[in-house]
Amino acid sequence: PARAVTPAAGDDVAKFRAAVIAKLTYAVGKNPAAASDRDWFLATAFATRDRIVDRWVTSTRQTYSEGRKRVYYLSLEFLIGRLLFDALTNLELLDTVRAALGDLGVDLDRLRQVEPDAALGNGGLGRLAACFMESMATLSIAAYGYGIRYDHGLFRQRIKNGWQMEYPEDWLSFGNPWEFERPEVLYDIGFGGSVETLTVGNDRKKQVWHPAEKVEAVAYDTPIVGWRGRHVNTLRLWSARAVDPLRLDAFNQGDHVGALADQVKAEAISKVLYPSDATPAGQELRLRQEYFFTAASLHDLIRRHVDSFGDIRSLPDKVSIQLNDTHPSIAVTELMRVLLDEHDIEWDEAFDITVRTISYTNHTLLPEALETWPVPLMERVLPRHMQIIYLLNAKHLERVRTQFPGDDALLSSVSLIQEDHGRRVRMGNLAFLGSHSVNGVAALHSDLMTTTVFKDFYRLFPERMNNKTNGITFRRWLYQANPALTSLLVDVCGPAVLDDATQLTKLAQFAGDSALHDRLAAARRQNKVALARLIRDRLDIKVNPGALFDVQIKRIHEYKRQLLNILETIALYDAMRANPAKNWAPRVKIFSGKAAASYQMAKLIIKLANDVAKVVNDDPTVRDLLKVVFLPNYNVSLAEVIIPAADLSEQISTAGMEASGTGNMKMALNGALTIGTLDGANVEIKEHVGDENIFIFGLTAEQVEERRRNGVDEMTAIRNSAHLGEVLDAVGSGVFSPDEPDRFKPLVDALRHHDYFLVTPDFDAYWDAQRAVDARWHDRAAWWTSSALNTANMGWFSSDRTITEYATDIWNVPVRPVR
Ligand code: DL6
Repeated sequence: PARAVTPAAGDDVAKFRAAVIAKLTYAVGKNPAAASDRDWFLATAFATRDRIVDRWVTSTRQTYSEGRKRVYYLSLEFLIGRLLFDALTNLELLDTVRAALGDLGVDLDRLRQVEPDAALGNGGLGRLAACFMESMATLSIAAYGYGIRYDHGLFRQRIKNGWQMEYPEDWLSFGNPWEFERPEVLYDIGFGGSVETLTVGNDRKKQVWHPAEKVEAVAYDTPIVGWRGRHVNTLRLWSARAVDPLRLDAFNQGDHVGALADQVKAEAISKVLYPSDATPAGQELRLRQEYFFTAASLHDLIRRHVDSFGDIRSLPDKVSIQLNDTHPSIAVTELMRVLLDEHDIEWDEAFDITVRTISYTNHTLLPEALETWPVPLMERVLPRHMQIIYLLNAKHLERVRTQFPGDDALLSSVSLIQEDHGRRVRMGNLAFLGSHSVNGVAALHSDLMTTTVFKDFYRLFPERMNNKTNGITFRRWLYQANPALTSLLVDVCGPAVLDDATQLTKLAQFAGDSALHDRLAAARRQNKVALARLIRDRLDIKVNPGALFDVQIKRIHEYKRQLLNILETIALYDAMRANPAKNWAPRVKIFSGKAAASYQMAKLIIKLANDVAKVVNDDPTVRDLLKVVFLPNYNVSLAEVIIPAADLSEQISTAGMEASGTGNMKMALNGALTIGTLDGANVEIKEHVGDENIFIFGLTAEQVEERRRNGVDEMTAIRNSAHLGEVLDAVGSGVFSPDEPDRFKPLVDALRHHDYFLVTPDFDAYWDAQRAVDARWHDRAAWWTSSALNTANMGWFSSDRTITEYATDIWNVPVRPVR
C-alpha cells in the first residue's frame, strides 16, 4: 500500500519488533511458532497501546495541572470500528509496524482483518460521535466520551435467500486489547422506589429518593489518540453489574437459576445495543440504559470537578456537557436532582447551573424518532426525576403564560408533557429547556428545526438555536481508507495537507490536467480492484473494475429511498435489454446497509434488491453492462473498503428528511461524484464543490412539504413517466419474485396510493440525472476534473472544522490545531 505519512526508522522497527515478541510471550502467552493471526493482532495491539499510554498520562496530567475546562460528550452510541490502524496512523507508526511484523513473517494487513469491529452504534449518529472523539483529541481539547460498553453491538446481518437475518454480534469474545477496566471507578445507579419529604432546619423541605433497586456502573476506558499523537483523550464506557453477584440463600436451596435472576436483570442494561436507527425501542430497558449511563457519567464528572475545583457552583465554567441527541437528555433532571438533593442548592440557582452546563444536538426531524416516555413508566422507574420534570414544567409554562398570554396552542406545544394519546414526557423539549445551546447538524436541518419540531421553542429561546454542520475525520476516511489517494494528495498539495484540510484546495489548479486524471484514475482503479475482489470472495459475483461503481451505503430506510435506486436500476435494466448495443456506461450498483429488525418495509426493500440482483446478474444480455450487488453486514470496516472505490455516491433521501448525512462527505472527499437531492449536508456539499460537479435532482424540502399538504398524486406521476409504470407493474406482478408473485405488492401499493416519501414524483428527475451521470462518465476528462474538484473542495467537511465551531461557539474551550 502507498505510504501517506512518516517512513519507518530502522532502530524503531527493531524496538517495535522486540516489543511485539515480548507481548506475544508475556501478555498473550504464546510463542511465535504457535501464534495465530489473532495472537499476533493482540500482541501488536498491546505493543501499540504501550506507546499510547505515556501520552495519555501526560495529556490527563496536563488537563489537571492547567485547570482546563473539560468537555463531556454523552452518547448512547460510539461507532468506533477497528482501532489498530487508527492508532498506528495517528502515531505515525504504520510503516514501522509493517516492517517490524514483516521481519517476523507476519502481514499487518491480515492482522487488520482479524480485529473485530466495535459496532457500538447504529449509523450516522454513532459514527459522528467516533469522528468527534478523534477530532477532539487531534485539537487537544480536554474531552471525555461517555457511553455504554455493550456486550453485543449492532446485530450481524446475514442475507439468506435474499432476506435479512439478524444474529448477535460478539465483538468482545476474544478480549479487547484497547480497553482498561477500572473496577475502582464504580457508581451505584438507582431505579424505582419512592421519594420521601423530610423537613430540615428552618422548615426547609428536602426530598430524598429511596430507589428500590441499584445497579453498579463499572468504567472501562479506551484511549483515543489524536493526529500525530499529540494528545490522548478517554472514551469511558459503562458496564452494568449487579450489586450482589448472586442470591446465595436461593442458590444453596437449589434454585440455581433463580439465584441469578437479579444479576441477569441488572446486567441486561449493558447487554445489547438497540437496533433502532430512527424509531425508539419504546421499552423500559432502553429508558434504563439511558438513565444508567447518563447518571454514571454525571456522578463521575461531578466527582472529578469537585476534586479539581472544590465547588460544584463553578461547574459551568469548567465543564461542558454535550448531549448527543435526546438519549442522554435525562441529564437535565439528573443534574438538577444532584444539585438540589445532594448539594442543597436552591432551585433557581440549580437550574441556572444546569442550563449553563448543558447543550443539546438534535439529529433527526422524524417525529417517530423524537423520544417520548409514558408518564406512568417514568413515575415508576424514576420517581424523583418525574417530580422534577413536573416542577420544571410548571415554572416553564408559567413563564410562557406571562410572555404570551392566552396562547394555549403554544403552551401545549412547548409543554414537557404531551397530553394527547396517553401522557408522555417529551425528551426533546426537556433537552431544549435545559440547554443553553441547541444545534442541528446541517444548515437546512437547523433551519427546519426552527420551522417544524422546535418552532415554538425557537420562539421562546431564539438565541439558543445554532447550526453545526457535521464533519468526518480525514485520518480514518482518507489517510487510512485511501492511502493511494492520500499519497497523491501529499505529492500535489504538499505534506501540510495532512495537518490542514484547507490545503486540499491546491488540487483545484490541476483539476483539468490529464496527468492528474491518470493518477486519480489509477488510485481509484486500485481501490476498485480491491472491492471487486471482496465482492467476488463474499458473493461469488464477478464485477468489472472498469465499470462505474454506483454506491448507496447506509441504513435501509424508506426516507433514504433505496427503493428509488432499485426502481431506476430496473428501468435501466429494461432499457439495456431492449437496446444492448447502445453506448451504455457499464455500471455496478452496490447496496449495503442494515434494516432495523422490526422494520418490515425496510426488510422487504432488502429482499427486492437481492431479487433484482439475481435476475440482472443471471441475464447474459446485460452481462457486461449491469451488475447489482448487495453486500451483507455493512459496518465501518466494510465502508472503509467501499468508499474509496465509489465513483458515484447516492444521496437521494426525500428532501427535508436526512438531517445531514456523513457518508455523502466521505465519498465526495474520496472523489466520488454525488447524485442527490437538496437535503441535509448535500446542500452545503453542492455549495462547496460547485453546481457542475454534483448531480442534483428532485423536489426541494419546500416542494415536498407543499406536495404533502396538497396531496401527492402518485397516479399522475406514474402516468407521466416513460418508465415508472412498467417498472411498478413488473415488480408488482412478480417478475422478480416468480416464486411468490405478490411478495412486493406492499411496496408497489404504497407507491401507487400513499407515497409518503415521494418516490413517484422524483423518479423521472432521478432517471434524467442518472443519464447525465452516464454522459459525464463517457467524457473522461470531464469526469476526473469533477472528481478532482470534489476532493479539492471537501476540506471544510473535516470534523476538525466542526469541532472547532463547537469549541468556540458552544463549549468556550480553546483548540490547538496541529498546524
Ligand atoms: O448527525 C449524524 C447523523 C446524520 O448525519 C443523519 O442524517 C441522521 O439521520 C442521523 N440521525 C440519527 C438519529 N436517529 N435517531 N434517533 O441517527 O445523525
